[in-house]
Order: sequence, then C-alpha cells, then structure tokens
Amino acid sequence: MRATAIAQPNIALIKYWGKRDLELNLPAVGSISITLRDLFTEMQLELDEHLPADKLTVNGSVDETMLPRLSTCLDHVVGGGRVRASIVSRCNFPVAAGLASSASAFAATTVAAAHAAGKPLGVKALANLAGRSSGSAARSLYGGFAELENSDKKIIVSTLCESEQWPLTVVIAITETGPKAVGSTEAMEISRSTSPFYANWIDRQDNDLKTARNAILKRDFEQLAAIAEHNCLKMHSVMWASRPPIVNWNSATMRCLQTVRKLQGNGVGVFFTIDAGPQVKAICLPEHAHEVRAALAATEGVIDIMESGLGDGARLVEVS
Ligand code: 2P0
Repeated sequence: MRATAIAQPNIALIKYWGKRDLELNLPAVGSISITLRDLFTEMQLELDEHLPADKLTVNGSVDETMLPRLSTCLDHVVGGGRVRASIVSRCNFPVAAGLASSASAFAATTVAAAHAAGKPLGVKALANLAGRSSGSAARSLYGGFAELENSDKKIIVSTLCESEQWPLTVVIAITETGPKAVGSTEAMEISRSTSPFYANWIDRQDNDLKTARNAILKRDFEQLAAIAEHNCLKMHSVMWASRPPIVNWNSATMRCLQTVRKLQGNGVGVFFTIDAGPQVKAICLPEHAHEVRAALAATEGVIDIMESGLGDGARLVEVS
C-alpha cells in the first residue's frame, strides 16, 4: 500500500497551449519535449484507511495548494471510492514558476499511485492517466525526446530519440522564484476564447511538429533550434494577444534572449525556449554548456542557474 516514484520535468520544444476537451484534459495540439535528468520530483504515497483526508507535505512542510489536484489525480488512477492517501513530496527546484513542476509531480504521483493500488499498468495507460491531471505530465513518463499526439479520446506519447542518442544540455536561467499569477489551465482557456492568433497557432502546429521531428531524427541542431525558437515565440504571441494579456516575461527574461542571440552570433550551438513563466531555458550542445552557463549567469537579473542533461521517464523507486 506504499509506493515511491520519481519523475523528471520535461521542457517542450514544440509547445502545448490550449485544450480541445477540458473535461478529459486533452490538448488542442501535439507537442515535442525533452525530459531532464538532474531536476526531479519524488512522490512517496501511502494509501491508509485510517486517514480522514488526503494529506501532502512538500519538502517537509504541509502544503494545501497542490492537494486538490493531486487528490483528483489519485481518483483517476486508484478509483473514486479509494481510501485516503498520505503523500510526501521532495523536489529539488522551485515549484509553479514555469519549470514544469506539475509535469514531474503528476507523472511521479501516477506511477506511485498505480503501484500502491496494486494496478500493473503499462506506460501508455500511465501516460494517459497522468495527462488527465496535467497535459505535460504525460510526456514525463518518457525519457529523451518525446512526442505527444492527440488521437480521438486519447493521447499517444512516443520516444523519438533516447537521451543518450543525442545528449544535449539544458541551462536554465532563473529570473524569479515566486509562483506564477495565473495557472496554465486558466491561461490556456483565456487564450482559446480571446486571442486573435489562437486559430492560426492550432493550424500551424502540425508543420512545426513535422519540422522538429525531422530535425531530431537527423540530429540537426540548427533546424531544431530555428523551429523551437519560432514555436516558443508564436505561443507567447498567442498569450500576449489574449485578453487579459498573459505575460510571464520580465526584463531579465528579455536580456537572457539577447545573451543567447549574442552566443549564437559567436558560433555557439544554443537556442532558447520559455514556458509559462519567466525562466529562460537554453538548450545547447554539451561542449558549449560551460560558456552558455557563464554568459547567462552574468546576465543582469539572473538570480540562479540550473543545469541538466537529458534523462529517463518516470519510474518506481520502491514499493512495499
Ligand atoms: C508545454 N506548458 O508544452 C506548455 C508550454 C506551458 C507552456 O504544458 O492545464 O501544467 O495542467 O494540462 O501541463 C504547462 O501546462 O497544463 C504546459 P495543464 P500544464 O510544456
């Protein structure tokens, strides 16, 4: 009745923004991501019939904010009439700040819950269950480069390339540590219903997916860099043009983009992406990681730097 699982966040290179089914939490577009190695969320879950209610601690402190969504995640995996759970979470990076903390949290919770409930589910079923709680969590069930496709009432996630087949490095420039003002589910709905660019965004996604997929299969860094930056800026254009506007960037975010442009001008193999938060993720060839890290660390407004290679999908650590 007790299981512990670990999952890594993933960074989308071709982004998910918008839902086509709110009830089932199905994304409106496919996406392609890389799963990280060095950032993690561990979820220890104990199903306990004596507990009056679910409880959650994050890094040693009781936390009420994530609990309702985690409880719903457990309902999906274990079943509605389930016994209550005690969840102990450990995480080595800031949560709810645009670092994909919900992806790793729900991926790890789904794996731990299935094992704690004695349900031997395969990775496809686990990805679909994790995706019901958080669209991006489905991708954290897979390592390396993962593609998520919509298929009727389901999602299908597959590995395009394993982490060791194309070992890139991700340098993350932290420009703010507080939680974001508007959650992704709400922000996506605002974009869907108000952004004049939303329909265009949906129409063009398949082309971007195809270009990125080809770049990954050919290990073509330049082509991947160009399409990932374009897709990221397009998603933020959809967000900026929403009413009210959804602007997660700060001035340091912009300065980090200028730093990346300068590095590119000097022949450094690097590109940027930004999610629903102010942090800048610089994806680079491992031999350039030191230079990219130093340049971002020296950029005004950057308060911390994290670095990660690419890693594996969510997995069980212990069950008893
Ligand atoms: C992504 N993001 O593809 C995009 C890019 C943020 C920007 O997926 O509503 O927390 O829980 O399904 O997965 C963040 O959204 O959203 C996200 P829900 P999620 O990574």
